[in-house]
Amino acid sequence: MASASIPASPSPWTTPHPSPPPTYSPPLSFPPPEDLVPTVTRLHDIYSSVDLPHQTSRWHALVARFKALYDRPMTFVARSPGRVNLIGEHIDYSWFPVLPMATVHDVLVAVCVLPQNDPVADDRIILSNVSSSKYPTRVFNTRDFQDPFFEISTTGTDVDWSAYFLAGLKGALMFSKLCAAETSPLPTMRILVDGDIPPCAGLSASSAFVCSSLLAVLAATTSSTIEKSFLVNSSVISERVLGVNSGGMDQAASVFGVRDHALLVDFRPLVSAKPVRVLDTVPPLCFVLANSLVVTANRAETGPDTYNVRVVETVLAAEILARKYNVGRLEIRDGFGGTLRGFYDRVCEQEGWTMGDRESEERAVREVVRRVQETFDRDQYSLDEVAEKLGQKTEDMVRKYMTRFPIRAKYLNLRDRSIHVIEESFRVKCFSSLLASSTVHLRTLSGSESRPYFDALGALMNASQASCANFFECSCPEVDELTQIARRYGAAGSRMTGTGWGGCTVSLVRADKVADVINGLKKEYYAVRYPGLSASQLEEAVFAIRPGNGTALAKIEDV
Ligand code: NG1
Repeated sequence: MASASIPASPSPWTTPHPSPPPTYSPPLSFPPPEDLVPTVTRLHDIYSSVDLPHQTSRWHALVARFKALYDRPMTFVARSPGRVNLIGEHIDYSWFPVLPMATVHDVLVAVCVLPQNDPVADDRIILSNVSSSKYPTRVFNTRDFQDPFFEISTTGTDVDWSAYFLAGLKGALMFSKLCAAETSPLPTMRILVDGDIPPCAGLSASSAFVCSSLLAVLAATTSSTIEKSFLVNSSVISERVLGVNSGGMDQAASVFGVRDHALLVDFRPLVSAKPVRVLDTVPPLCFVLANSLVVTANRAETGPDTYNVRVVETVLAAEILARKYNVGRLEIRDGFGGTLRGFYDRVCEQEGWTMGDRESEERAVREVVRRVQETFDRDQYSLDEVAEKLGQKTEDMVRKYMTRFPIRAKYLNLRDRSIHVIEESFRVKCFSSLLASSTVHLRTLSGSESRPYFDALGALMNASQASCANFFECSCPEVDELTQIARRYGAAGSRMTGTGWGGCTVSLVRADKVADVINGLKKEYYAVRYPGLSASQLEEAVFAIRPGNGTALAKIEDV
């Protein structure tokens, strides 16, 4: 008999913060299997044949290390991948759809749950990490937890690696109340973590870690199956204890990932992801990732100057626009404020525009951008000026919008941020419909046919990069340089991916140009800026990447 599933609530985006305890009501019907986090038994269910040899030895090493460390076999592995965002940057927290893909790189949380009658059962959770040899400069001390309600330290850059596990653990404890009848108290657990997502590179290593930890604890404490949307929502909320005001893209990409597919992730009315096949073309379409090695530092430290400011700028812009154009109250995201998507949709409704085709979308984008420019006639406004436009006292505005996730900004740029968000959302629509286009789907593109297709996709990525650099100001000189080099060596398009201010670029490259682009980047970027890198460090900094499968619970029989 199928067991009950943990339902897809709560939504991190529509409930006030902190979220009220959700109440459990049994689902009326069982969700279709594709909506559930899968349990897999073969490595082939996770990785493609290209990655299998390497992954098989990695998993063998994990199994052996686990046994050596704990003198017990592992019970299961919770596995979550990182993500690369192809297009749609910094628009998830404005509720616009984005187009990421899951990576083959992942975080593995291997767990042994010890039964009460095991001689070493002691109600402790011991957490170790195998990655210490791979990242010798990082400290992964083994942690031993007796009490699960510990504090998570997020001060400055000093976030202990175990904080990500604890965030997932806390989330699991909070949300497993949803199925209280089936939840047991925390059992004795021995845990070994292995991650191969380059850290601090904007590939969502931290979201993958929180997500796999949450899944691991849920799997250890309940027999219920878990809905993907539940895992996404609860991971988003869990990561907030680390000071991250997340948009939700990373967790969605990690959980919903499908091999060989990008994901059109939407957040309204509920979080969902539509897989969009990355077409088989001749020559094949590839993505090259290049790490600028400029660290996208700890969010708790830099967020008040970067990410948090952008969240506040876009929310305030939406609220002011809604007020000025009298579109009614916007739906509140995350107990915080309205969104630019809310404003955009209201304008379309008011004008009676039925959307769906490119022309109508383009007209709507032009009109909304016109209203943005009419409302904000310059790029900088002081906090007093913004409050005046909002019709609030400055101190009220600061209390409402700038304290939960603190910001350090005297001036806000509401105009350029909004233009970026609105136009970027249109680029996502164009890019995903090009990928999904039924005419090209019917036949494999070959030779000269694929050229305009590559060029069209590449042009959208290049425009996205220009907008991130100029309007959203979330790129940096090193990232700009990487994109320029990649294009010079044959990439059809190249852009930053992830939060920015450092991190990685993703380039769209025909397969026959991949070696040129990678060699060009090595020669003109890494050899110049980082001449001391070893061959293996270089392999880790710049490589071709394919879309991988999403989060899974693995009970592998073939390792
Ligand atoms: P990364 O690169 O993982 O920090 C962040 C946000 C995303 C999204 C992107 C920008 C988190 C955990 N992730 O990504 O939701 O807003 O920036 O597109 O906050």
